[in-house]
Amino acid sequence: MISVIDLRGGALPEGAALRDLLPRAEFDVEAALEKVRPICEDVRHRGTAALIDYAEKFDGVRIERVRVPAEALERALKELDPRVRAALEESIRRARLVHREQRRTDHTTQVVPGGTVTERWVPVERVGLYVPGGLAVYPSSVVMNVVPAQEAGVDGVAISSPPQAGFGGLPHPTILAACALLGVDEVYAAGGAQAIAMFAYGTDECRPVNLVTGPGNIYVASAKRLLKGRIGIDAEAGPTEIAVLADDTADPTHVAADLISQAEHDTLAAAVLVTDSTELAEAVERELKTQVAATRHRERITEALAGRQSAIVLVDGLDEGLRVVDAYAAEHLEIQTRDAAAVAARVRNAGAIFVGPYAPVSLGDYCAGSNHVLPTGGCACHSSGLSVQSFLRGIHVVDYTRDALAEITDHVVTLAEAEDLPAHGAALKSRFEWKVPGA
Ligand code: HSO
Ligand code: ZN
Repeated sequence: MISVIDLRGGALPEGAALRDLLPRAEFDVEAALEKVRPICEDVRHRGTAALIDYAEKFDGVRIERVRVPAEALERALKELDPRVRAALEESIRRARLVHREQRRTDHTTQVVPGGTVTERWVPVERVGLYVPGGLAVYPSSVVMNVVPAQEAGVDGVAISSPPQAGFGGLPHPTILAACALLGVDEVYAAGGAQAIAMFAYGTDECRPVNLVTGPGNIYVASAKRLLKGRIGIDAEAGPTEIAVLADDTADPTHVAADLISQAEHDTLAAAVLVTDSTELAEAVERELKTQVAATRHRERITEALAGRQSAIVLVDGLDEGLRVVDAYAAEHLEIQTRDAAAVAARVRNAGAIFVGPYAPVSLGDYCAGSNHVLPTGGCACHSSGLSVQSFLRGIHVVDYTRDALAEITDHVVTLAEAEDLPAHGAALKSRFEWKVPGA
């Protein structure tokens, strides 16, 4: 069912050519723009009325208002299964431990006596966090979005998640309970592109936000692309991916289980095994067959594993394996080799790295303390996952005394002249009784 790509016996190509040999799903955000543009325009002009219409059209439920009432949040928390509550609380506690330490402190550099530049880290004022609610509902994604925003010091945190027909047009109760647990009381029942437009343009119920984060389907990604600039975005998240770099010491049962775990998300989810061991590859294939048959969501898992985005990639050795995983730049990368920590240290491109047999991706999805909103589609070669940093801006604060400015004026005037922008130089000269230097 899973295809095999044999890259053994010859030099691997470089860069993009190597990437082209590796599997990846088609995720054409551009193509969805045509559908998304009129939806966003409609929300811009008709606000809540448009959101209510789209809830009926796309989510199959007539709602009266988009803002979730406070009582619904309280009720969801009261009715939450105590075991789920305890697990969410532990997930939140661990995520806070990690994210709290990401907070950068302001730093002042003394450039010259009397001249300083301070980098001041300031939280974004208001953010909109999107939590999907399609094939699966992800209260864990509420945690992964809200915790870094709160630890960054963001004041205004709003959450949107699709209205569910089975729950009276409210977002899923576990999502509402997770919001309540985290102390977020501004929650909206809106999904897809229309939710992103609500955040960007605002409505009578929802003030516009400065930044939108969180994963979603192709329409969410497309709306983020369309509205980027008006709002900041974290990433255009695509289907989830797991790559496993394994040698003959890896346990095929674990490798197969981990590949299946991410294939469970979506028929477009990607599961990629990179190995120099044919024995392991064959054993994993056998394991996949037996394990998939026993899973609840075997249909979509089978489709995800059989899709062109998933494969077992055979390589000559560990060095080649590392080149392949770097070219692939997986959202999640597991290292199941000898000296896994040393191998992990050599990886350059991955959203998150999971080291050795006891750090499966599912741990990171829920309770490692790390964030699970990570760059997909190869974006891990230039971007990071969600963190406190995603919700901060570094502002340079420039403070020079008269003497410090006088001392550098000559250079500034020269550079301004070189760019044919003499008024730039004049702005400095006007502060002094300027003499042509050396005259
Ligand atoms: N693996 C997903 C996150 C998730 N898994 C949520 C389970 N629930 C993307 O990192
Ligand atoms: Zn997952």
